[in-house]
Amino acid sequence: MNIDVILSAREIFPDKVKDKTVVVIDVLRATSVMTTALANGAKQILPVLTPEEAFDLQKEMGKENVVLGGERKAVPIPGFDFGNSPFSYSPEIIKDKTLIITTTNGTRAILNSLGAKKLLVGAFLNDRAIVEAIKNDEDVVFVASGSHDHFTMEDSLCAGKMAHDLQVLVGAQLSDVAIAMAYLYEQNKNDIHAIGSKGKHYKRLTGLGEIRDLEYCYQSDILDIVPVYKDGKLVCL
Ligand code: 3SL
Repeated sequence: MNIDVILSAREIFPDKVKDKTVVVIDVLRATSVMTTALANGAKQILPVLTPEEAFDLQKEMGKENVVLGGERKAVPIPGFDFGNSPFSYSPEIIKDKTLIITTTNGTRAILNSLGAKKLLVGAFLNDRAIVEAIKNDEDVVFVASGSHDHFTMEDSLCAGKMAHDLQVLVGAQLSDVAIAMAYLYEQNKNDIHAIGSKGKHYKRLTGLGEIRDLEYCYQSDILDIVPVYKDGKLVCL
């Protein structure tokens, strides 16, 4: 297995993902939300680029059994049902429903990766399930979505953790950037939340009072769910 890491949504060039297994990571908070929604029984998730696309799709599908979620500038979008907190997608709200979601970075990173052979969504919450699901694949790329086209601590730490775990598990060969991210993780593995909390996006969410989301999203391996993108939808593998 060969592993590479892409460090922001802007750096997802078609040749970097073509015919590879791609895992898109946006720990804070898009891919944590998606993984949670599927774990809580969502039927499917439709990631879209803009709020307008989300409203159009909702019109097409009808309002019944459809939930609109997402954020801009980390706050809920006017007219949407929910924002981008994983706690909004409890079983009572999301079971058997379709979630249409648009976020600033995470949904863009997914839609920029459509040339992948296999496209998965990961976070700390399901890191072990992802590693198990891809351990026999040949070429793996972790997309650390970042924030506003910049590197973020949380996504890079999560990519580094999975790269590290695959190196230990199956002797994966890491690219230079994957070695750097695995090293970042390894040096901080006893308290990844502490190093992650120095990040800009973490501080922004702290300023907005989203402490419960931050605590939740930094938990490793609590959901045995592998979201896979197929025919425009994320479903459980
Ligand atoms: O950018 C994104 O995709 C979001 O996850 C950002 S936020 O954490 O909801 O602000």
